Amino acid sequence: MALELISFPLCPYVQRSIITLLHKQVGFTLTHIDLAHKPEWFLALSPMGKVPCLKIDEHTVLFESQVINEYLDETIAPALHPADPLKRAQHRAWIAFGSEILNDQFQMMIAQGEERFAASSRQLFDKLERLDKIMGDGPFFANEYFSLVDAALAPLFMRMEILHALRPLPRWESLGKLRRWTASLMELPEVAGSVTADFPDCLRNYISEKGSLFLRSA
Ligand SMILES: N[C@@H](CCC(=O)N[C@@H](CS)C(=O)NCC(=O)O)C(=O)O
Repeated sequence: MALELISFPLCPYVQRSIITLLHKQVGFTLTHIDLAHKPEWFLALSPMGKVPCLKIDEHTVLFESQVINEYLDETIAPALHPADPLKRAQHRAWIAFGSEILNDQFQMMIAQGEERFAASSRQLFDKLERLDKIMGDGPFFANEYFSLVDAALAPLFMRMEILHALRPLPRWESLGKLRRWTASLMELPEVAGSVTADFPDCLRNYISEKGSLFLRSA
């Protein structure tokens, strides 16, 4: 049975696994569900009711994007985690940090009031600045090679560029190393091909439907 990834088209965590699957050139099917109306079969499969879920066979399912990516990495070449245990642990730590940043980004996108918007933007950019400081010469996180950190953070950076186009974000503009890293990632076919061509419009519509301050005060 081919691998099946259960998805919601706008989910950055699903996108992490799509990028990894595309990078490793593994055949898989993508099944989209509506998170507002989760199907019964999905609720039976997914212990936390969240995407991504990777169906390995009729009876076996993995959940949690990082766990899915590590499983793919351990079973399908090329390895995208460093061989050295300490370096691997550091990569895992920055991926966890990336998940925190994704949460801040989401909170900023959907914030309805000034206070929530200001707080989530501050948290988002404080963390991005921290990441910018530790970033090396690139083009990728581990410099010359593409790693699971890149797969985990590319969805965040893709959204930053879309958000910046919708509403100028001066603090993003100032993060030179992250923006160069972003440009390197966006050129990769596995990153560009991890979303549909209308993804920027879909994201904009999603934010607009939420009635969030991000677009109202742009
Ligand atoms: N920690 C999870 C986060 C996954 C997650 O939050 N997915 C969201 C969509 S982006 C979801 O399925 N939400 C459904 C819900 O909360 O009801 C991972 O890395 O896979």
